[in-house]
Amino acid sequence: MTQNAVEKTSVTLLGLGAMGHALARAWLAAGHPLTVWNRTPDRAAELAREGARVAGSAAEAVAANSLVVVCLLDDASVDEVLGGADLTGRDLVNLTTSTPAQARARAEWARERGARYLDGGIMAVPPMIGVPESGGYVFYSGSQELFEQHRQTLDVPARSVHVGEDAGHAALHDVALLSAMYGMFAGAAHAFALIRKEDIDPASLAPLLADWLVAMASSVHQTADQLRGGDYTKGVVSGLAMQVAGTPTFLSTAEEQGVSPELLSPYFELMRRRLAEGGGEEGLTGVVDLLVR
Ligand code: FVH
Repeated sequence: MTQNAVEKTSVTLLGLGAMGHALARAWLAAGHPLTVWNRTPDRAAELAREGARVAGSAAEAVAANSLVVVCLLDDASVDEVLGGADLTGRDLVNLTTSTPAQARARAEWARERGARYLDGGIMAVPPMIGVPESGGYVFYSGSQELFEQHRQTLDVPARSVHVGEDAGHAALHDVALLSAMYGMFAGAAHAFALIRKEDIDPASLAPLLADWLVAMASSVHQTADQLRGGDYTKGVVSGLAMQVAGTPTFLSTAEEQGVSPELLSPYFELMRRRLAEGGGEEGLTGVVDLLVR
């Protein structure tokens, strides 16, 4: 080691699915000593050739290093894998997709077993891991101090973003963003369905659609501003009354094109309800309040 070289933190990683493999490769490439374990041992073979140490059991892997990262299918598999391991003195980082309640319960579960805990939500697909220019990142929540202590190591697979001390907040941010993504996918599916039977190349619609979605995406800043300030008419350009008046055109077009309106109709129904409550001068922010039970 040169005089200025910094020793890289040793990492234990449990779970070598598509995401686990990508994480493992990123840490190995950055020179972090890595111990891995997977339920199906064969999946560790390639990583062993690339320099990972393969533990014989999850408990052995946990015993190997104080920083233990899990990236498993779901919360139930975390129970199964860590059930027999001694977590005393470990720093457990859970990158398994969970609900906020599962993440909070897991934090308490780890505390009872003598471990410190960070929960993570990965905003990337495996090919984006270890590729900073891909824009992928990981939400973390839990102790800020613990996060700062491991930040350098956690930044290796993808940029890390701490979103609060509440262990459930990484999962909540993760699910919030992915929910918005599914809404966008739903809209895009309807758009492609509208042209499906026409002599229009989907590949010619795609760039127009992508540009339009990007242009409209910035409206979330106005939504946030209105939610914070409580004035849902602030800065509104396209009022709800006008937008609701336009909905029959969308439904009739779907009908003409032989397309089911099932993805659009629930949203239009919420718009109509807000209008009936007197929200005609607002934009679409009132829909948020109708959703909150
Ligand atoms: N892949 C993706 O695009 C997304 C991106 C965003 C984040 N997700 C979440 O990451 C977690 C892991 O996802 P993954 O892609 O690695 O998933 P799989 O390739 O299906 O691997 C699953 C691993 O979990 C192991 N496993 C499953 N059940 C059990 C169990 N009962 N006991 C022990 N291990 C279990 C599985 O082991 P094996 O099948 O190879 O034996 C894999 O290691 C996930 O939360 C995503 O939501 C990924």
